[in-house]
Amino acid sequence: MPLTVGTAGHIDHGKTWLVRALTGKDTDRLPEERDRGISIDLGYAPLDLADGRRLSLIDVPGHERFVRNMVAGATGIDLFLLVVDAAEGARPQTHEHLAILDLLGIERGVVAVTKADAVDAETLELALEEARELVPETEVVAVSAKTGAGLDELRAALARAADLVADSNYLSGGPARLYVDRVFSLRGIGTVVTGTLWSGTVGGGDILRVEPSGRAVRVRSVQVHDEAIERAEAGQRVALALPGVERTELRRGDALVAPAAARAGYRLDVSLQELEPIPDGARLLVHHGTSAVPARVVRAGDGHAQLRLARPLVAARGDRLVLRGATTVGGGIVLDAAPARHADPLRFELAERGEAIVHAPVLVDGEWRFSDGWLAELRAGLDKRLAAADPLDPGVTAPDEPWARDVLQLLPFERRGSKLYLPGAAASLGERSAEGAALEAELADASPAAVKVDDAELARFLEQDGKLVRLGGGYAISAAAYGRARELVVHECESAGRIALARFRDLAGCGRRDAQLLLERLDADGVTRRVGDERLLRRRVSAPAT
Ligand SMILES: Nc1nc2c(ncn2[C@@H]2O[C@H](COP(=O)(O)OP(=O)(O)OP(=O)(O)O)[C@@H](O)[C@H]2O)c(=O)[nH]1
Ligand SMILES: [Mg+2]
Repeated sequence: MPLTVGTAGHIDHGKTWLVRALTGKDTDRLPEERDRGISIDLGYAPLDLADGRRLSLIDVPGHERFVRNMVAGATGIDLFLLVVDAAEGARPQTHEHLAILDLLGIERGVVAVTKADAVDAETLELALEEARELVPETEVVAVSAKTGAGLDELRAALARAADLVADSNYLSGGPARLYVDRVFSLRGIGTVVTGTLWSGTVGGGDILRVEPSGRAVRVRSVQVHDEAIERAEAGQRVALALPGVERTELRRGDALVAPAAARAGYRLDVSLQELEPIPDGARLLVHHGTSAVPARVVRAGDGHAQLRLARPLVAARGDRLVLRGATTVGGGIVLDAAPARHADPLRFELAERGEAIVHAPVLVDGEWRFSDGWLAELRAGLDKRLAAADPLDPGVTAPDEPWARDVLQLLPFERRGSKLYLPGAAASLGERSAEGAALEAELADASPAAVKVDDAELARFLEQDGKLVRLGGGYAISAAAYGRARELVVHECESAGRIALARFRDLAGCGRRDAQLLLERLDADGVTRRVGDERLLRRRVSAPAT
């Protein structure tokens, strides 16, 4: 599971220098950032850990005017790196960033008390102590970007924090959903967007829809950490090449979603987390994904609200968001991303308990609605059955519920007729082809005698493959020997009218048991029928056998 670390901390406290010391990359690349010596926009760098793991690092600005960019960066991270200046200690944006991380549910991380080179031992100890109190249950490391002191300890602490992150933050099963954080053009490639994939997977050739504009785009290629990959998975930071799209047609805050995903909506029902009281009718900025949208808060009973958005957003139940006025005043967890306009408190209570929430598909305005969890369950169930499917025909019957057509195209299975297969799956003996070849050789050797086959599944496969014919009692005979036996029987019956067991045994040159089993199989195949001790041809095959 690839993890993303986001910095946090007050302006000038040393985030960007620390990122540069850790990764070798200066993320302050805008001319204005260089001139003013502050970060304005998000910066990105890969961070290699001692154990070979690679984390994605996002550097955020500390200036209070750019908290909006900080939140856009922080919505896609798994771990925080809170940076505190050893001389200054915690300052306003140290606290605000911490509150934002908390509202976004980002619990794990490391605190770096930096610029340790610039203070005496006693000041450093006080700063470390303050940091431990500020962020309990989190490792605090003293570092200096200037001298490099403490950097190895910091990397080790980040590795330990990464170990603690549950990898269930993102849902691989849902429809693809990515929030754009950068758009740029590369010569020879065209427009490229980057962002964190919140759910689903994305691969070259996929068609996605830009929300809220509704424009369809085709993904030419996918990169993770500057390396081309076939499919990116939920939780990864990805770069998508989008040929034929103008740079200006996309911007930070846009969402790229699977074609069948719900459209962006103007309302969100949320469960509120208030840092300070949020009155009914309050006008705030809703930070969700990489966008910030003005909204009016319509309170609906205790702890709930409907957010009426000035611009539509793509969201899903369970998403976290941050509410800001002049500063961060609270946040919310999405209960319903496509609610009715009526903010009925009872509906919120039901939604909170999950009762009124759509789980299995329901048709709303011509579109199937269902929960990500439901889709994940469906996929897991099909995956499990496919894993157990007969290698001879490694498919499973596709669900044929009314939603099947729309829903199944969200899943990476191949449909052939009424069945689903893993892409490219073909009937095979797989690792057992050597066993199959050995059995065929054994049957050819034994011909015209039958052979007892212990592996019924192998026998069934080879029979369907036309290599052998199964007889009773676990015996099998080569397909060629069965064909000859059949010809003998048909020929004899046509000339003599009937055939007895002893006569057949003599003609076929096999033992009595095999002769008996062969005749029974011919009966079962409708070639002959038994009358007393003899066989007669069934009328419908009395014409020359084919
Ligand atoms: N002595 C010393 N100075 C440092 C160290 N790290 C950063 N500084 C100083 O602090 C200034 C600000 O550092 P940055 O890394 O740009 O701070 P920032 O947290 O990224 O600032 P914003 O992104 O604007 O919030 C630098 O220009 C350096 O002068 C350090 O380890 N030791
Ligand atoms: Mg900076």
